[in-house]
Amino acid sequence: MERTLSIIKPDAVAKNCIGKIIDRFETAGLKVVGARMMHLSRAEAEGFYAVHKERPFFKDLVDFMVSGPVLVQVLEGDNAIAKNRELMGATDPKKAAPGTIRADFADSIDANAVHGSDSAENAASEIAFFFPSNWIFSR
Ligand code: RTP
Ligand code: MG
Repeated sequence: MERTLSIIKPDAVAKNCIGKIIDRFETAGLKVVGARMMHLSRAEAEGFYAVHKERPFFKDLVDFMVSGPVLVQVLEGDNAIAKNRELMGATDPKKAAPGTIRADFADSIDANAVHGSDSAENAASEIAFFFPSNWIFSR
């Protein structure tokens, strides 16, 4: 059993697609074991994406992530990290495989609907960033 961090980003929340995206997770056998809706501060968004702070797209990424509320979740299941990445599809929705979340709900490489942890190490630190251990309800 593995856990990963998922964020339904401001574009998908604004488009009223929270339920449709969570349905993808649940249908694939991932369980939502933690969830919080937040409007990230700039400091929170910069801290969360600190690994990208030297990248040319960092400012656009932070601007986008603070542009509206998000739904932050902990997903749990077999192979949760890879399974979530597979469900999400490629970062650029134009390159995302048909039937993936980004192919179906994302508008651009910036407004790309979802975040998912990309490694076990990052999943652990990203979950700890948003969730004290007693905010996670393993089932
Ligand atoms: P995420 O972290 O949000 O799950 O996305 P990801 O792993 O698929 O992509 P990553 O390389 O971690 O990049 C984080 C976010 O930055 C934006 N980005 N823009 N303009 C660009 O070349 C570019 N590259 C990345 C995307 O919004 C991406 O989700
Ligand atoms: Mg990433």
